[in-house]
Amino acid sequence: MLNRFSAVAVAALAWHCLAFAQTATPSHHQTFQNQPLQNQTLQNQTLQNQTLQNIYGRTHQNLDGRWHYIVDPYETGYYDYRRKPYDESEKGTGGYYDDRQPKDKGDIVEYSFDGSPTLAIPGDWNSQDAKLEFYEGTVWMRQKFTAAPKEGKRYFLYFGAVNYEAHVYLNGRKLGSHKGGFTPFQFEVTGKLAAGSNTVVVKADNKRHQDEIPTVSTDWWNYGGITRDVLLAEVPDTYIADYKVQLAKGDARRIEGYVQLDGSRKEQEITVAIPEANLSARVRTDANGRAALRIPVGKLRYWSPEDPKLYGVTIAAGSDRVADRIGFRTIETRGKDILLNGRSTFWRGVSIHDENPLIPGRLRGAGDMRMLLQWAKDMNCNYVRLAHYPHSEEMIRLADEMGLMVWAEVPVYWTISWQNPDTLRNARQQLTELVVRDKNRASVVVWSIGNETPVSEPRNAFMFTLADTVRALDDTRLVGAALEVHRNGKEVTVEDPLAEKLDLASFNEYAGWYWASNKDMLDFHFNIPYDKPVMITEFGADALGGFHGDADTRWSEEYQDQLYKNQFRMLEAIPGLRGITPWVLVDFRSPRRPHPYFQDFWNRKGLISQTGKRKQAFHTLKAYYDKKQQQYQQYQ
Ligand code: GCB
Repeated sequence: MLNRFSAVAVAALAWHCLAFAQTATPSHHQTFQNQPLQNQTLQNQTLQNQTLQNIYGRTHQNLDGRWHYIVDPYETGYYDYRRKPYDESEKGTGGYYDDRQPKDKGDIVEYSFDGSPTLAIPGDWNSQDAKLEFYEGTVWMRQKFTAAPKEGKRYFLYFGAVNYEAHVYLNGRKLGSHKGGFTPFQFEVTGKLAAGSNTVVVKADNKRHQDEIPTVSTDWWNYGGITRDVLLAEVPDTYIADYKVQLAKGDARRIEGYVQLDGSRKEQEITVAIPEANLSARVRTDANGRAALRIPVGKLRYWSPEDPKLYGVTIAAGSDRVADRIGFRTIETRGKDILLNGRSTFWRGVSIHDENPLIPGRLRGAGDMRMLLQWAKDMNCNYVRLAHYPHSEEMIRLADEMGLMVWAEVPVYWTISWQNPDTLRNARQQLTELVVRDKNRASVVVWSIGNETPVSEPRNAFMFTLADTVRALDDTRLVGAALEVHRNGKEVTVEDPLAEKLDLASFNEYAGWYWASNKDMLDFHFNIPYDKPVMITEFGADALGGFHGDADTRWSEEYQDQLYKNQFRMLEAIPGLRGITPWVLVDFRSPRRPHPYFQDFWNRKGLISQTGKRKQAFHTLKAYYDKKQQQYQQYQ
């Protein structure tokens, strides 16, 4: 697989040159000894940023809409001319976050939010301003809003996602910063909100760096900006900060979880109720505001793709009350089987990026998301791989509702700086933020800790730590990663110590595309040396929608279609095959894909084209899934 992308190296270079402020930055790169990170380092890492559980279920004000923006390739609004951040100076002022107006006609102010154009938020900037299509750097965004803070209430400013590094200011004061483009974060603003007009300014910077997560090299568009909702949440003085209400690991008869309060009255009687299941439990939180839940359950309708039943769950603590809709199901492996609610399943999946081909840029709302998930359902999927980073909370909630199991992933992709403890901390932090947010969603059945990471001692140590981290956070889901294959002659195998730490033998393989072709791929066979369910996390072929040729003509729909047929023959011979997520539901934009005719900066491995048309292989995959569904119904 090593030379897969060499043909596009030139384009990658062009991409660097087009980007404004990218290449010369020394970055935070340091040299580390050629050794895996030690356990000692890991134990001392503190992770932060607990966001409110179920933000959409809380009283909130939405701050989306049109935000004024200033493009700042040299970060003039952040650093003074000696390259010191204004927000670290004694006065803390001087940056664009001051949102200054000239005091009089003699005053100089070299920026103006009021005079600047606006972006629709949530929304990336690359798709909203032609000048910014390839931009990687800093953009400042400002929104004004009116607040009426009440005595005895607490307020949180919540961001669904900002790519990549965000610095946030409220009324000219810094609230803090966050790294990671796909997970939520919040700042408490109690006592900082003005009664009346308020100004929030966000500096977002999407420059890529070797030591970040993801690193410099990916195969997706690096959309910058505030790509998900911005909300101002209001809660009582003592409030339900977090909770987990899920079936215990492998036990369909018991709900296990916790409720976590924050505030001045941490010790309280709380109630957890699921009226439709006749369940109600009263527990007392301890001095830390925590109560463990262990609630025996009687008859329940278990969540499954065939019956995505969600129950109304309410949690009440003093004056706070939060309502959620939660599904209950178990997920386990036994030998090569995956058991959903105790029954063997086959995962009829497809991989999906967080991008709408019909509207440029990232997905913006429930309409976009429902469209993509419905396309997967039209193909008779019961499962989706939400690659290669956390998708939005709304997407996961829709999957809950529509009956699609989810593989959820963090952007630990390709050539991460395995020996840098800060990079590891960052990866663990993003993984934690994902699990914190989505742990109550029945649809999520796999936490994936990465994609195609090349085996080495330092990488193994890093990935083992992520596997341990995620299991410590949540033991009720399977842990996966998209591994790579190796070829010995005509045998295709997986030789990766990380496989031992995972619940699935899950891997990407590009038989027929990056190695072998339709003509000779059937000469190969798989030998997967693990007694675990085999999950093919990717295979695929590029086809330009509407381009036709024979099954040996690259880029044609016929080539892609034949490759899918050949894949099914190869894969069916693997004992323990329990699911596939071909790459990918729909064509998506990527700077790595410059061929002027066939690609035009799109990855064409979609089963659906850039214009929303189904390619031939869509129907072939659907036919395969119809067959698989029948086969597995026999077990039920
Ligand atoms: C892969 C990557 C995916 C790429 C895909 C491709 O192995 O995991 O992100 O987009 O191959 O099209 O090459």
